Amino acid sequence: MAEAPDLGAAGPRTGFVAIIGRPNVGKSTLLNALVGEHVSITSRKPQTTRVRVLGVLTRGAAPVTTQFIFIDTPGFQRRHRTMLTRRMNESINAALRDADVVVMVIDARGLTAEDRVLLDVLPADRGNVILVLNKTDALADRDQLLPRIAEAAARYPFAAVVPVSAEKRRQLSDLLVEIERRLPAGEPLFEADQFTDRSLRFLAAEAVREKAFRLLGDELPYGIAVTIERWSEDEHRAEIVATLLVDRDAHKGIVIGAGGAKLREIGRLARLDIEKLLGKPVYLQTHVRVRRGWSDDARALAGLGYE
Ligand SMILES: Nc1nc2c(ncn2[C@@H]2O[C@H](COP(=O)(O)OP(=O)(O)OP(=O)(O)O)[C@@H](O)[C@H]2O)c(=O)[nH]1
Ligand SMILES: [Mg+2]
Repeated sequence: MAEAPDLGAAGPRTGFVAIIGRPNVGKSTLLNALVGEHVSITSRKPQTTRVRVLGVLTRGAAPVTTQFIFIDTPGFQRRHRTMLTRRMNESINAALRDADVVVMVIDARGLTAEDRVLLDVLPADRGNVILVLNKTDALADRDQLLPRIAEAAARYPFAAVVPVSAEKRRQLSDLLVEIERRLPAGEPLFEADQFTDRSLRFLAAEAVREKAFRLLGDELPYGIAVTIERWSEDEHRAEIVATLLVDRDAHKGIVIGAGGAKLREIGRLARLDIEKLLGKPVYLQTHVRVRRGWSDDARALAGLGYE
């Protein structure tokens, strides 16, 4: 394993930390746990994250602060091939280019073929790649970790290996220590209280998409995108109109549900999250509209922020 650089004298450190891995290993859950805010949406279905999202954690008091700028990426995958999934894989490459440290996440219960492909395409001279074995809470026996670490380490020269549970927030401080010692010296790029680069509008649209992902059946969510049509707010309340775009006529009714029940529940849960985000009551209206083929349409993708 490579030695961590000794950065010596105390001073501010700031760096980009890319979180990569196959779909569903818990990258977004890990980012949210590290930052302490619900920055990136999560679900038990693969391919939840579509664009890179920054989550910022600033620790220490000025002038000796450390700013971790985490880049959550879509899960690297080769199965579904649309323009959207190509853009998703491209955004992983961009994150790798920008990152000072890379956190590669696998499931502690074992490596899959997709993990192995990703390990094989990661440049071996990349340096500063930390292996995280997530979901240790789901392991029957911690001894199972050792053969998995051995297999991954035989495939890639990791700088460090840290088993964690993002969900139960276990061993996250060990991970932060390993990351921090590899961050370059530098002044913070974000204000200490800023936790993402994304707008409130984007976070609100994602809150709606998260609930749709969680409440709808297995195939449906991949054809769904969310746009914010209207946003008005004063100091006491906000009024937001969100539209769920589906790519097939048949899906519209499923999203709405019997008597509108499904859409109402998506809206109710999303509203609770958005109220937390804005710190005031929110009146959220939701609509469903059919837009065929949006996931293969460059203009539609750009308009939805998937660039
Ligand atoms: N048991 C357990 N489950 C976890 C843990 N971390 C994440 N999960 C679950 O794993 C599922 C996927 O989590 P996400 O954070 O959405 O995974 P992701 O890697 O961001 O997935 P994509 O965005 O689709 O690539 C969710 O159901 C999480 O609740 C963990 O530490 N333990
Ligand atoms: Mg994700």
